[in-house]
Amino acid sequence: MSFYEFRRRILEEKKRQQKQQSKIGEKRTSSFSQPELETGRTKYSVALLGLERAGKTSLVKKLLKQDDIVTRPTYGVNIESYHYRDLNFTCFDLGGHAPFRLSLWKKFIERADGILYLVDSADNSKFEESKQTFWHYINFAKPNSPVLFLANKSDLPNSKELSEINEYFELDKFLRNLRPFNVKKISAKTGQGVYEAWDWMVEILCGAQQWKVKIAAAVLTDVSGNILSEAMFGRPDDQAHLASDFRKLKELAKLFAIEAKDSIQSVKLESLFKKHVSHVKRGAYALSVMIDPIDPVTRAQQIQLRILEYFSRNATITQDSLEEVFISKFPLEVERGIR
Ligand SMILES: Nc1nc2c(ncn2[C@@H]2O[C@H](COP(=O)(O)OP(=O)(O)OP(=O)(O)O)[C@@H](O)[C@H]2O)c(=O)[nH]1
Ligand SMILES: [Mg+2]
Repeated sequence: MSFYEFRRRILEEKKRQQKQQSKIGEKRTSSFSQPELETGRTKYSVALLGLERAGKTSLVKKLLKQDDIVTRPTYGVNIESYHYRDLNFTCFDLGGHAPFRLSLWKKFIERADGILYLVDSADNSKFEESKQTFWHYINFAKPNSPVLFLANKSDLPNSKELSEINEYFELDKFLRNLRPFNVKKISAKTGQGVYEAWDWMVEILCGAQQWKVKIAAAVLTDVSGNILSEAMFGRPDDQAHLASDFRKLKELAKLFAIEAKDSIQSVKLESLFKKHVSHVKRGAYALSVMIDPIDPVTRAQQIQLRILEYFSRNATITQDSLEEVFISKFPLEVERGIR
């Protein structure tokens, strides 16, 4: 069964249970917030931004598999529908020339559920203008909407590396910004990285919005059970109450890491008084998180796997690494109020 099918079935089951509960006048008594489900939503809009010739229209054409068409500068806006998996996306492919930025962009950015910002990574003469444009217009995006920054034209030999783009555009500022953010290298011409990037947007729009999990605390260990990083995300007034659960979480995390030492990947779920603990081990690290029992464990595990993959690529791990990565990559899915 695919992930999407599985999710649809769970949502249907939840809907059915909710209907039944309201019929018999029952009220849920859990003291924890329920995941905010936008059941059945299948339509989303995304705005494609970037200076003229960044490759916005080429990207849309690539997604629509119409990439044999030679693009012309977009005059105003092209509105395209893109059907992907069982979802419909309206793409606002905006003209990047200055008059269109001034007259049109704000209106479409405010309406979009997600933002894709493209930069021609092979033309650094436009970097400064692009940077100013990006930081100016991003302020109009809906709160919490995902932003995907795309370094396009990566097929060209003089295209800049992601690290240089990150530094030039000061994208690390997003680490503390409460919205999902990612930066990826793509080529709208060859298609390299395009679907991986698009999948991230889809996962954030659909996964996070339809099926959120609220992570209260997390512990990262190595395979010998040494704690490398830890984070508690609960609201300040809940944190005292969470402290004993947190101590227990750390013990369970260590035990799990040792237990799963010899497996490449291992997953386990256990109960912890009013919370659940989801453990995932992959490669050299294990990550244990505390969630509400009513929250979707599969979503938590998916997040855990992505974070473990991230750590296996970025070797330096500090005490604060977990907090930083959760806040930058999954801000909607941690309990509010950072330690
Ligand atoms: N080599 C290479 N060329 C690209 C890539 N993406 C776009 N181009 C080329 O860049 C030029 C501009 O592409 P468009 O997609 O029209 O750019 P745009 O961002 O829509 O431009 P405006 O509509 O004027 O804002 C075209 O000649 C494309 O073929 C890419 O990934 N690699
Ligand atoms: Mg265009």
